Amino acid sequence: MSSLAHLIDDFPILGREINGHRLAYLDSAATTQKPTSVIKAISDYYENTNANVHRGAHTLAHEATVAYEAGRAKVADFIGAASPNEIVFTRGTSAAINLIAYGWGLRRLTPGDRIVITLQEHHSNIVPWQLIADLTGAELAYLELNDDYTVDTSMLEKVIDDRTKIVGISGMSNVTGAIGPVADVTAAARAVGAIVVMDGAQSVPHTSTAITELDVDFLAFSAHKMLGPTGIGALWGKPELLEEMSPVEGGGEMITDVGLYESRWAPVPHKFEAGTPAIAQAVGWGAAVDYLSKIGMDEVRRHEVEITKYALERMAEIPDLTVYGPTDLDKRGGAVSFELGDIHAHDLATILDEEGVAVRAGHHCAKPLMRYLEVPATARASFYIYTIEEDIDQMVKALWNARKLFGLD
Ligand code: 7TS
Repeated sequence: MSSLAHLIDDFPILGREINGHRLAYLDSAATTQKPTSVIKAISDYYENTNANVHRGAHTLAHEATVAYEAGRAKVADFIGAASPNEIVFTRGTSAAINLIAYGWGLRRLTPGDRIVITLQEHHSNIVPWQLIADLTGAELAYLELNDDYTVDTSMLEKVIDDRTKIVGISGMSNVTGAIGPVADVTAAARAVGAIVVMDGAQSVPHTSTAITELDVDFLAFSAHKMLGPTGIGALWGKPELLEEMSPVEGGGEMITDVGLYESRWAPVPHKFEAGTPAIAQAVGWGAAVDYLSKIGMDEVRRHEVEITKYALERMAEIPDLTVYGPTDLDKRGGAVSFELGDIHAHDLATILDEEGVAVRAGHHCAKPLMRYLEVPATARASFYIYTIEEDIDQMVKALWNARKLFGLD
């Protein structure tokens, strides 16, 4: 039994029954469950502090502003940022990458420039670049994958050529679990003066992030994949890049002055946060960061390796089951995509749900990767700190039952 098993009691939803079975929640790559401390921080905020931020001189407005900015400081600390001002709150990873695309890319790319991304990217790190390529005349190029599903770095210098202005790479794939070669890609981007945009949606929640060591230019991540609420995420950026970047949304809160025909922007990060922000969510995210920091991200990673090892071993016992992802635990996190014979992934997920097992089925917002793998869809089990061997056992038992049901025996 894992040393983190005691945490389960902190997650009220894990006490639920689904279709008469204990819930085995194996969909944490989509969103994680929330501990009581996060739920309570949000309800405490609404019960005691709620007001709008950065305006009004009354006590609640002041307290709400302090609480919101404390959330920002905790998130900054969590990734080792030098200052809370390097954290722009967004709706999530997707919004953060769109902000870079439109705030930085749109103004700097010209016809013939290149944007390089990898075949393991989530649509969030593909589609914004397609939109910007279309608007600017830049072209999109891809780094492909090795046989073990990791990103192939042998072609780095060829693909990241001197026309390249932006390189996008995910820290961890939400489909294969493969850890992205961020250091190698960053070195190649540096050599041609390109900026590096890291999609940390899966890596920040699962591994320790030291932003100064990574040396990327931008990092995007979401609260809801690391025990926090939905509706908030962050864009971390190098201060000089955030400074030169244009706001994409105009409105309240993001200006110092508004004239009839032009305006002056508030300092970073506020110039990117038009309108009333997600205040309770920032408070909840701060509580999530506190919770994870207490465990320690090295321990979070250690647990993930252990539970993934167990899952891969147990799944290997099942005939006709194919896993799409690295077998080397050093090269992967806890998202395990698989197929069972010719059972459609959606049918498989439905059968597992009947036994209380929550897995995701589909293309996982990574269609280019699916085409590369030559599968229309996969089922995916994904883990977090509260995942225990019993969850895996329950899934494995349900998979054997699915084999019987579909006549695979
Ligand atoms: N990048 C990666 C690698 C992701 O896994 C996700 C979400 C995103 C970006 C987008 O994050 P968002 O918070 O803006 O939605 N991944 C998934 C998933 O695997 N299943 O549901 C959402």
